[in-house]
Amino acid sequence: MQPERETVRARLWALGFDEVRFARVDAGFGPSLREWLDAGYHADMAWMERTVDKRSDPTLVLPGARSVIMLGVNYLPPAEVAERAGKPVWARYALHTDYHDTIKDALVQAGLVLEELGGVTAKDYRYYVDTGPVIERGWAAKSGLGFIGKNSMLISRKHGNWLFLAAVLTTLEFEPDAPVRMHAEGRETEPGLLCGKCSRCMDACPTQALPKPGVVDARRCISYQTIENKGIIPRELREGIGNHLYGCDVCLEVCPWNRFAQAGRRMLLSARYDLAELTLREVLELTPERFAEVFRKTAIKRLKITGLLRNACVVAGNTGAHDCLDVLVRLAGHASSVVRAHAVWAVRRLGAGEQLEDMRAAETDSGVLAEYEG
Ligand code: B12
Ligand code: SF4
Ligand code: SF4
Repeated sequence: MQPERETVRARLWALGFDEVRFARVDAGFGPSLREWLDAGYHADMAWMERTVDKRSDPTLVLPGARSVIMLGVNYLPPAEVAERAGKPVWARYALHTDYHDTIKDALVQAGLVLEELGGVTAKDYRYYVDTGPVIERGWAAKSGLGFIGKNSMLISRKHGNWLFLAAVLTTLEFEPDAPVRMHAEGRETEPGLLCGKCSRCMDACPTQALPKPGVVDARRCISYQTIENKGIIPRELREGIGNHLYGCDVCLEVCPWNRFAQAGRRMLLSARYDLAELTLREVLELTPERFAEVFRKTAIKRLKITGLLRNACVVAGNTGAHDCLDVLVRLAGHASSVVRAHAVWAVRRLGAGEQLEDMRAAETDSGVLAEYEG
């Protein structure tokens, strides 16, 4: 049985999603994804390369897929949470319990709605939030949830840049929603068409990670370097990272399309705004036990303590955190070579390299001394 589109929309909205839009599964985004991969812009995210066929064609993910239901969740925290002078900066999305889990719980319910109203079974739909082989922004643009900006974000006229996306592929056929009206028909996934002459995001990116409108070079992107990269952060990018401890929102926050956005009000996400209160010293002093306790159920726990300490060392070096010098010197002897390398960099950047002299002999054999030099 074919459920009525507006009934499904209302039922999914009632689960807590801020946006519920429908698109027909047709041509994918193969060529632009291929171009991106061929340019090496995916850095070491080899899983992007491995899943290119599925990402380009949703019927390889769900045989017989006819429609995709695109869901949006507004995660914008209240303004005072973003304005935290003197504290390290977290990407806004991270200031919640892990959205993969909270949104997934709602997606399970969404599947049950399709079963109830559409008479289908679990083999007739698949849902994903972030981690599935689906080009979520492309389908969101097709569904009219928003348009793609020069920063490559899916931008909603109502929520600006601040939406998580989730996708439900289904064999059910729904009448598609209209895409946002563009200057020309059929160009709804082309980046930057509604940006006009604006290029604020490209100009503001601290590490010049936007080489062309709508294209991110992950190798240069702070979000990639502080979240996905688990090893050494290239030295030439560290200064540009500034005080970004985890992720980066710069190309989102400068966008004028945020002017109508309001803090998320629905209850799908649980706020962890307390994280924004942590001082740099508190982060640098984290023990494995304290890390597990503070970041329980957040997306940050996947970075592990070594990744967070590494980032904190970079922030300390960039922000002249002389009051943290004693902790940095201690971290220069940390068990992880990644933490050691960035701690030494930070100590040197603070002009206190002589405090490391005692450690040099011990480090000679570690294989990371080369990283310290220069
Ligand atoms: C890999 C990845 C990253 C990588 C690469 C980012 C990128 N721009 O590709 C890194 C780690 C850098 C990253 C960073 C961030 N990410 Co991310 N990421 C993803 C992931 C898993 C895949 C994206 C992907 O396929 N990239 C490859 C490029 C080619 O695809 P794309 O930009 O999405 O797709 C476009 C092109 O194909 C383009 N296109 C179509 N036709 C044409 C034609 C031409 C000529 C060109 C040039 C392009 C083009 O349109 C497609 C749709 O946008 C998605 C989840 C998912 N499954 O989709 C989340 C996702 C895109 N990320 C998300 C978020 C929130 C972020 C961050 C804001 C996190 C942060 N604060 O630190 C930053 C933002 C950086 C940025 N400006 O994009 C959200 C975005 C939500 C939204 N409203 O857009 C997503 C959708 C996750 C989610 N479920 O909510 N991310
Ligand atoms: S997330 Fe930050 S580093 Fe990445 S493209 Fe946007 S502004 Fe540049
Ligand atoms: S900042 Fe300007 S160019 Fe960038 S996405 Fe927003 S409107 Fe487009």
